[in-house]
Amino acid sequence: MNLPRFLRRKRLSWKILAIIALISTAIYVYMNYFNSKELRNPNVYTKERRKRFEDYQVSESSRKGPGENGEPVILEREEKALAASLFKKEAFNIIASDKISLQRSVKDVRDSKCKDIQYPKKLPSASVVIIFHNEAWSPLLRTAHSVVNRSPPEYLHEVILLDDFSDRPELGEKLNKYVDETWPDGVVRIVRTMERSGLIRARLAGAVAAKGDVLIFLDSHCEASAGWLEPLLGRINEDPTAMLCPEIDLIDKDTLQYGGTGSYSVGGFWWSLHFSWRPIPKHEKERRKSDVDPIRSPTMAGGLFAVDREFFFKIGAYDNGMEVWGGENLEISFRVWMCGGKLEFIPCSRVGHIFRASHPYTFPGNKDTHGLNSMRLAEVWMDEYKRLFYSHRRDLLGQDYGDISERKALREKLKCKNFKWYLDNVYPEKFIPDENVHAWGMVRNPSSNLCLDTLGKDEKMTFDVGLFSCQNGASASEVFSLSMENELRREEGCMAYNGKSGGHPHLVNCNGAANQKWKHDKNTGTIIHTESGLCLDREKVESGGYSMVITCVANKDSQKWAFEHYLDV
Ligand code: UD2
Ligand code: MN
Repeated sequence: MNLPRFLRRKRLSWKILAIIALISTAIYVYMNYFNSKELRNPNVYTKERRKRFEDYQVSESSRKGPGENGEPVILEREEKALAASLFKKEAFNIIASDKISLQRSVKDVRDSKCKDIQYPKKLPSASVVIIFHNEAWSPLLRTAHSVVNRSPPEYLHEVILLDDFSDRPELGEKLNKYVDETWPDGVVRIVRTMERSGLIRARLAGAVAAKGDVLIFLDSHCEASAGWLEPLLGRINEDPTAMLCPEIDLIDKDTLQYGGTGSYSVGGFWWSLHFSWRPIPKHEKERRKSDVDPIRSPTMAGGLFAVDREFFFKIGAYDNGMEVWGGENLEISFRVWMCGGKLEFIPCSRVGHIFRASHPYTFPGNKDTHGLNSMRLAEVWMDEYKRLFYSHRRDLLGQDYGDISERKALREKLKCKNFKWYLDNVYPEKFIPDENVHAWGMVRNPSSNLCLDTLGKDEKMTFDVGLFSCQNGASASEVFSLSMENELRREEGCMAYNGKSGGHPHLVNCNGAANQKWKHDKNTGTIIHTESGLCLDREKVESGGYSMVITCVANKDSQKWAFEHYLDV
């Protein structure tokens, strides 16, 4: 073609420009669509959803009505009486809950530093699974609304309301209709089990139905608060083997007040395999650089957590032989640590939960599901340490906990570490009553055959330490240890003494204080309270009474004690 020179050059530069544009588009597409894991599962959402989300954020601070901003609802007269009469059925104040908007605002209780954290724009998408069996209408839907209202649509793949075979009439057709009308784009959907599955199999059904990259499980009486989602997704994006719990805020069962937890805690357990909250241990405080860094935790409470969906299934999801309620939280906690993952609490993600007074649902067959589920987990995961569980639950010995061969095979296949590794590395502060102590077991006064005994009191309370006829190992309430720190202790409670001769020693939380130290002489049998120099005595006490601390008298029978087992001489 015979074009003037300047035009020909322009053509060329267009071509170059077009080629550059093409190459950069290809690189962009490659980086974003093929090379980044979040687009394993691109999230689709409508413009309407984005607008609704933005509108809610704008309107949240000006909402008016009962319970808004997470304020308490105080009932009067008839309503108060009605709430009290329904408390037995619901185990929380349903009348107060019904008065509060399903979309109420809650205050932002996060540490102010949380707002400065930048998360990548592209994050994996979440499926939020809310399991329920006969949950009351208002807490259930408030949970769903709080999730949709406070989760940026680009990260929220779906909310699954997983109905575990409820039979409350309003949870049938009426719920279908409400969900269809409220979320016409289908972001919230209902999945129903065909029989009562219990919360463990219900969560499994939810996990199977979910399509998002990350599974987030919630109980059906929660409220997700501002910015709850991004910190969870951000951390899983960094490390898909991290299983994460939001900080659980308390929603008061009587007033529905949304309260901050104040100080952060981590999860522990009792050897009876009940869950406990504990302060963050010193080694973990030292490891973390900031107050808003993830907090490693030995265990989780169970109900609220986020996990990469693939990782969840890879490490064995849940034990589907567990029934109704209990035990699965410790099982998944031990397993995630022992099989190559980690468990963390995320301070910047805050979700409220109504801690109810009891279970507002039946336990089919009246089974002790916590006990049986715990047996399964002890048998599969705890190796020789299961002895400490059974010492609290002798009643379970010989009971049928079903087939655990698949779970044992899983542990083999994943080449998980053993329970001793878990105790040493994940929970080094856990007290083991019969290891690394001077002595343990019954603390017996031979002349009376009376033993130190909690008399069935709960170690979480402070109480005077009693004496009871020795049960020869049949009762966990007679197990005491003489620790390397010279405490006379149980799992968390230490025997302390204040005051003059003649009072009762009491059990309080161990804190290393001087009034919690005792010295035992195996030869003379004395147990001397070091701070006061007084002796432990059973003088004139009958079985069922309280032990005494009085002036020491040499060779006095009522001041002689023998531990059941001595580990060092
Ligand atoms: C805690 C956990 C809970 C669970 C349990 C141990 C928190 C805040 N909660 O007890 O999630 O891990 O410890 O097992 O950590 N449900 C069913 N089917 C049933 C029974 C219950 O779907 O057969 C639902 C129920 O409606 C609720 C959830 O499971 O949404 C948990 O039950 P819960 O609230 O009674 O348990 P909670 O909070 O006392
Ligand atoms: Mn709950």
